[in-house]
Amino acid sequence: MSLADPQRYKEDFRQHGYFVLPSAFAQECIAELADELDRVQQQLRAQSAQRGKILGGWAISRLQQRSPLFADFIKDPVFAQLCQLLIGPDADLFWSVGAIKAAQTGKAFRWHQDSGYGTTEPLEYITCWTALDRTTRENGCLWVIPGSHRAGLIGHASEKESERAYPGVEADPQDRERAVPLEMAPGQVAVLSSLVLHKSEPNRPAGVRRGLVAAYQRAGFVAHNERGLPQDSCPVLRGGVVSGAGN
Ligand SMILES: O=C(O)CCC(=O)C(=O)O
Repeated sequence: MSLADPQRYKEDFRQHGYFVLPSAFAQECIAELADELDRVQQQLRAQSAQRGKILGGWAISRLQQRSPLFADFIKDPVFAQLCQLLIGPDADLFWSVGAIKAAQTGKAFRWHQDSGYGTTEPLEYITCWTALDRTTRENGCLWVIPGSHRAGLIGHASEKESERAYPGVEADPQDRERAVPLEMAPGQVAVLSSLVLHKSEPNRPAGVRRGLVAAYQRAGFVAHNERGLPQDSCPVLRGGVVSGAGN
């Protein structure tokens, strides 16, 4: 797929700090990715049960190291085009996560900026959230505060897991009444600035809500963060050309 109107997306990103692509992946491709995420989750659950722990499994990190399918996914032409448009001809994967919200869990993902997990140089990067299931207000779709990226980095408190929310960081937006839900069909991709405030609510209905999240940064970036570690990163674009498979 090629981006229909790249300059409009670039302008939306600049103004609002996010945009949503209409449909970036074919349904067969999404079904294959969803099956693969389930397989990896089951594998991790089994390993974790052997060690006497039960894995919640809501965030499976380093996707590209867990399966050749995910290694290809994070370098898909859609992401290469988004990197070229919003970062430039030299870009790296910063971190990736399979975001699984199990059915009928009461947990939310608090308001945060992805840069709130730790700063980078350059500060702003992009996070691409690909829907594997239809996302709705009921099952915990993303919510964003348009334009909130323009305030720059705001303070975050470190939060432990609670009855209400997953562990992580929390910001306190002044303008939360402006928040909009990003309800998406499987295959749609939300592209977020690492500075735009976003959250997700609990998944109430009887069906899992899965997404694949891949964050990209300018090649040679420096990270001071708890989220992406150096080993999570890999080259994606060099001189506008996709880096070889397995890099
Ligand atoms: O998948 C979700 O519900 C939230 C994910 C998110 O906000 C993130 O990865 O930064």
